[in-house]
Amino acid sequence: MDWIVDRPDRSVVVMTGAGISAESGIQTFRGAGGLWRNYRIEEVASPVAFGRDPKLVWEFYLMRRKQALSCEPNPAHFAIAALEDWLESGGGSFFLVTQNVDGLHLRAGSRNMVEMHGSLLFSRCTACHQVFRDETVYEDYPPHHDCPAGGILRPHIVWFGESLFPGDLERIETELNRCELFIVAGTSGVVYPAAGLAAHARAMGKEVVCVNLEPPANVDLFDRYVEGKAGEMLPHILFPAEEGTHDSEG
Ligand code: BV8
Repeated sequence: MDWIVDRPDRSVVVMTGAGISAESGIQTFRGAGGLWRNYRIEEVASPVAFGRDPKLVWEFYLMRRKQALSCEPNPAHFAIAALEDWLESGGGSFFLVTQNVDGLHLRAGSRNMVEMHGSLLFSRCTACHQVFRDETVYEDYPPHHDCPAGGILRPHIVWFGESLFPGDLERIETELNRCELFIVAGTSGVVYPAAGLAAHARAMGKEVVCVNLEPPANVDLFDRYVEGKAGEMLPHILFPAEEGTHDSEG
């Protein structure tokens, strides 16, 4: 078997996109039936959109918060969490960067990771800037924060035109600089700075592998491209642990 990760002492960074959560029932963005088919990005995922129509933006994100809370991690999430355990116990290292905001990697047990575009399960006050876990599917929105300034809440999400959260890009680049192997799974490779990481890794001489349902925009960048559904493939090709140890919960 031509495993993606062949030894437990390797240093690996994995980056995921919406394709990893597709088999959990969470819509992707750009594929058939994707989210952006129903909403134009500019209308719901930018600070300008939020300033112009916070109610519409909250409607979009509350629908997704509700969807994320009702879905379960799939075998792809569990395989990635099991890879982390295998490497950590085998003398290797692991770091996960996800573009996803659904929280499923954390629920599957991933630990050393960053949600680079934020999380549907957190809100932020636009006045006092407090960030807190928030799983409320508000009936009345935009919701207000009970702080002295009484600011309205916003989703703790990185919108288009917004920079990543302070320190996140540096942390990602540090982990990428020190790894040997960079695996990119379930992303169309069109959103920056995430989409630029594969080129960055390649320029540093890292081995770069892509796992996707179809060739992403930047497929030529990769040393190896594995085509198929992540939830069906990753439990069997990611690393040589005994069958079944990483395609179910726990
Ligand atoms: C920024 C909000 C600095 C959360 C999102 C160059 C450099 C820097 C910036 C830019 C640049 N060029 C352009 C920009 C601006 C912009 C950008 O990249 N625009 C794109 C559209 C060209 N980037 C930014 O604004 C970023 N900010 O760089 O700050 C700055 C500041 C000011 C001005 C300029 C720069 C912020 C980017 C974050 C934006 N927020 N969403 C939310 O609502 O979710 S991005 C959005 O797209 C999602 O977060 C998502 O994660 C992300 C990427 O999408 P994918 O995950 O790849 O999903 P997609 O549906 O596209 O693809 C799924 C793939 O899975 C498909 O290939 C499919 O085939 C595959 N698949 C499906 N099923 C399966 C599967 N694979 C395996 N198994 C399956 N079962």
